[in-house]
Formats: sequence, structure tokens, C-alpha cells
Amino acid sequence: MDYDTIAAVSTPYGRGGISVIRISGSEAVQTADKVFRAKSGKTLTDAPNRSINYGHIISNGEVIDEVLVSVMRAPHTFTAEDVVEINCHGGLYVTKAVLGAVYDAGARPAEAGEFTKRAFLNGRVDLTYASSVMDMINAKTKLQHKMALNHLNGKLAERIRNIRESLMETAAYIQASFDFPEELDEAEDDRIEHSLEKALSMMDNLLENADKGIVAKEGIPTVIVGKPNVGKSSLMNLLAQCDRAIVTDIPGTTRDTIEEVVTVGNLMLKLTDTAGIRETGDTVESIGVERAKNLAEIAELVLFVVDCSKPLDDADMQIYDMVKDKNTVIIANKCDLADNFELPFEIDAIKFCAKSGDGLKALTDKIEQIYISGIEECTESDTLLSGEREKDAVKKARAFTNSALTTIKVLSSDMAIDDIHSAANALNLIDGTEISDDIINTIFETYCVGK
Ligand SMILES: Nc1nc2c(ncn2[C@@H]2O[C@H](COP(=O)(O)OP(=O)(O)OP(=O)(O)O)[C@@H](O)[C@H]2O)c(=O)[nH]1
Ligand SMILES: [Mg+2]
Repeated sequence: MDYDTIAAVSTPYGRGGISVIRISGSEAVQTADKVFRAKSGKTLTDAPNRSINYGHIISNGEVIDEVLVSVMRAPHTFTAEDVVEINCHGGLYVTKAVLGAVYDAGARPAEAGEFTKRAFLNGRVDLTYASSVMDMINAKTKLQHKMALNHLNGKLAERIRNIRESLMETAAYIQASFDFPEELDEAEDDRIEHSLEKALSMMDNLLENADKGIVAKEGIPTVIVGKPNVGKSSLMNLLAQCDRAIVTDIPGTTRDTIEEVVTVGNLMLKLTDTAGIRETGDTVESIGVERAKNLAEIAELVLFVVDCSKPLDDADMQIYDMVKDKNTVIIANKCDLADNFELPFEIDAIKFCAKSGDGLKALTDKIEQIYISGIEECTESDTLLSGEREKDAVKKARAFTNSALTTIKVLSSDMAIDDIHSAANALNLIDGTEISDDIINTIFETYCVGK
């Protein structure tokens, strides 16, 4: 399909050695020719495919920069369109000036993710690839990198394709036995059931591990709880590596919840600092305390902080009772103020000092021990669904397949065809092209401009 010609800076804005300005579309080469003067005197239109050309960018008769320009012709390019990439100097002014010249020459500013969207719309990549490009760019941990790479390599797409093909073959088989009953053996009903059951089990396998994939991508929902003044916000700041939450020696400093995504070893945590849990007459603080309790209930991981320099009291024990049956790590904070201490918990505590960071390695090891083996095994051997959208699609497909199976068992196989088709269509939402513009736009909206 022919789209208009778009351009954007594909490298981060700011000072850098070089900036890359990418132009894509049917007029990409001609547009670049309007601003480029090659040292050789040749135009880019005459330049060989996949060549790098040295010269200058000229705007209104003035030389703006000395550049290298690559010419890549359709269809074997990132977008499957003609693509020109201008490597100019990486200063803010010069980058903007070159981009401005390209716009003046007729290109339109690219929207966020528009290059990848074109790659998808032009059929060069499927949706699992397109939606993983940003995961690759955003990857902060080894696990996220591995997941994104698996998707880029097409492993998820392949699994989805296998399930869909198996469903479509089954539907075709049923249709044939309906159209030509004399040519097919009725005993083949078993085969149909077996093949649907196999599709179901492949989907179950994807769903079983979906949450691990989502957690690895979005961060483990984690909450820091404890009494006031034990050092919860100090722990938050230590993990966030910045002064995210206010820390004072006044109990009750934090009254609302504070969220930050942090990296701990090879994992990412969606971390929430909360108000210290205590009985309080202060209306605002008591709302904060309620929030803390609710979060402790729903969090996947709890970091329970106590001040080990003071004897523990009933309030500590009440919080302990609230969280002891969850994935809880107990942090014996302020160990710098305690010569020795004993804690009355059945779970081992980590000796910690949020002020100096002592104990951070032990805390990282502990959290990795809880999560990483499970997630790593999955990413190593398998392909994980990494988003709610994908998970919902498999769930839908599973429900249709299940209903088809019931229909075959209770009624007859030809009545199950519609459900089998619906199951296959639901899987299109993951990798296919038959999805609505709304969904496509939501996916690419989160992209950065230039990708
Ligand atoms: N000596 C020492 N002081 C600490 C440590 N961690 C925190 N503190 C101090 O303890 C006080 C309370 O710290 P915060 O991090 O605000 O405690 P909090 O649990 O968030 O308190 P609330 O928000 O009131 O619930 C501050 O004065 C911190 O500097 C530590 O490991 N050692
Ligand atoms: Mg606090």
C-alpha cells in the first residue's frame, strides 16, 4: 500500500555524536534528494540500493551539515517502504535544522510508533513483533530483554500460528465430512475431539504462564508496609535511587501511597510506599492507613519493615499477622542502631540499614530467589504472553474452543464450526491483521516518535 512520506529523529534528542533522521514512504528518496548534495554529484535516486552516500544538507541555499545518507529501497526495509536515513551531527540545533529541511521538502512529521506501524500495516512484521519492538527498547532487566527477543524472533507468533492452524484444519475437516459424508469415516469424530483438546492444552499452557510474563514485563506488584517511622520511605528511596518519598523522623510522615517502578537485580518491582500503619485520629492519615492495609492484601510481594533497634510491640505483630501468609520479606531495619536483636517471627528477617544500603544484596538475593527461577525457566524454555491484551485473546479463544468441544460431544460436530472459527479469529488479535484500527492505535500510541 502507498502511504505518504514521514520523517522523524530516531535517536534521542540532545547532544550526541550523531543523530539519525529517518524518512519513510514512496517519496522518501525524492524528498531526501531535495535537501542533499552528494560529494560525488550523484542524486540519491541514482544511488545503488543499500548505499551510504557522503555529502551535505542544504536548506535555502545554505549548507546546514555534513552527513552520511543511507538509501534502502522497498520492500526489504524496516517499514517495507523506501527508507532514507540521514546521519547528521548530534547537536540539538543541527538535528532540528536538518529535520526542518526534510519537512520543508515535503515529508510529514511521523507520529509515535508510525514506522513500526507501517512495518505492520505493510505486512512485513506481525503484531507480536510490532508490539515487542517497544518492549525491547524499554527492557530494563535481563528477563525483559529475553522476553522481547523471543517475541521479536517470532516464537510467540509461531505458537499462535500452530494453534490457529490446528483449529482451522479441524473446522475444514468437519466441513468436508458434512459436505461429503460418504467419503469420510464417522469414527473420525474422535480425531476431531482429540485435535480440539490438543489446541485447548496449548492455550492452557500459554495462560498458565501468562501472569509470569506480565509480571516480568510490568513489574511485580510490591508494597512496603510497617509501623510509622521504621524506615519504609527510606527503603523506597534506596531502591528508587532517588529522593522519591519524604523522609523525616516524625512518625506519620507518609500519608498517601507513593509508587515507583524500580529494578532489583534482574527483576522489576512496581513498588508502593505506604503510610505507617497505626491507630490515628487524623482523618487524612487514617485514609492512608486503610490504603496501606488494602494494598498489603492485594500485593504480590510484601516488604515488611520493622525497626530492630527497638523492642517490637503489638502493632508490629498485628501487621505481621496480616502479611505472614503472603510472599513476604521481613526487613530488620536500622540495624546500625542495634547491637544485637532477636525477632519473634517464623520467617527469617534480613538485617538492613536503609540509611547506608547495608543488606541490599541480601534483599536482592531473597527477592530473586522467590521469583526469578520460576520466571527464568519459563522465558528460557518457553514463550510468554506479555500483556493483558494477549492474555484476553487466548482466554476468548479457549472459551470458544471449549464450547465447540461441548457441542461436538453433546450435539454434532457441524454445529461447532462457528465456534471454532471464532476461536481462530480471537487469536488474530495477537498476531493477525484483522484487528480494529482502535486496537492498532492503542498499541502504537505508547511508542516513541522515530520508532
Ligand atoms: N539510623 C538509621 N535511621 C534510619 C534508617 N532508616 C531510616 N532511618 C531514619 O528513620 C526516620 C524515619 O524514616 P522514614 O523512612 O521516614 O520512615 P517511614 O517508615 O517512612 O515513616 P512514616 O512515613 O512516618 O510511616 C528518618 O529519620 C530516617 O532517617 C536506618 O537504617 N538507620
Ligand atoms: Mg514514610
